Amino acid sequence: MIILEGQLPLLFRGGGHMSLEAIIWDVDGTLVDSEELHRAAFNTVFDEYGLDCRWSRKAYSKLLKVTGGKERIRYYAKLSGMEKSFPSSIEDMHARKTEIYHESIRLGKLHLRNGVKEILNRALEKGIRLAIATTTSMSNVEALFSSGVLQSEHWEIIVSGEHVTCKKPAPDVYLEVLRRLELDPMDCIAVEDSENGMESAVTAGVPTIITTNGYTRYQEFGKEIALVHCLKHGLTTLEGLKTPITINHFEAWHAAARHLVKGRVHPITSSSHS
Ligand code: XBP
Ligand code: MG
Repeated sequence: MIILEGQLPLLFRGGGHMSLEAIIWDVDGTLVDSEELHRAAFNTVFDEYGLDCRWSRKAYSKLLKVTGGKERIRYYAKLSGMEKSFPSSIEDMHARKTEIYHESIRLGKLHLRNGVKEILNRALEKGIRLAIATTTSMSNVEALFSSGVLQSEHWEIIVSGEHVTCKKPAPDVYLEVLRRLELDPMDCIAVEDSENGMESAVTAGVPTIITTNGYTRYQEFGKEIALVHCLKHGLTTLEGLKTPITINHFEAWHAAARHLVKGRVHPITSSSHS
């Protein structure tokens, strides 16, 4: 769980429920390790448009700082000085990228990240509500439903990039999820994989768990953070935790987040993970 010091006044609202009412999940990089598929789809569309550019893993990890596919393409076109070679309608190009991405999901190339399925199922059994706050488009979330990666009936609220004015790191998606859930941010926990996602959730006042992946492993996440390295069974956290992450951890971290003392967060240690 992470809570940035600068955001604590926002977080410490009091009120609401004592128990964990909802978990708000990011999609790309969190529920599914999808960025390699996004990258491949961008590269395929560049080929189709006859553009002499290819995003390497290294380049893409930097480009991920720009959230949203259209925004990322525009940023790159400008940065590379290739603006004139790119089509006038980045929207059309991005729509084609989305089709390519859907096709790879249909081919079964995406799966839930390890540990996620168990947490989702246990949360539902306990009556904890599930929501999605994502930068990507609704159609990409729907592609995960139709391919069976996610089950649509599990998700009460879904807010995606096109539903809000400002994408992550702005708090808009989270604020919209909270509005629709009719919950206080402190009743929820967010799960994110990136600095941008974390900033979005924390600015909305939601205590946030970070689960990194190959692209976000080296991001900073701030100093005051207890970083959960990965939901994957048996992987360690920064505190050396070697147990699988379960819904019990989520509930314990949520309880700890409600007990902020003197503007600081209780450090998350192995003992809080029981
Ligand atoms: C994920 C993204 C997305 C995908 C591409 O951000 O930035 O833009 O990389 O998706 P987050 P689209 O996980 O923080 O929501 O091409 O559909 O925009
Ligand atoms: Mg993400």
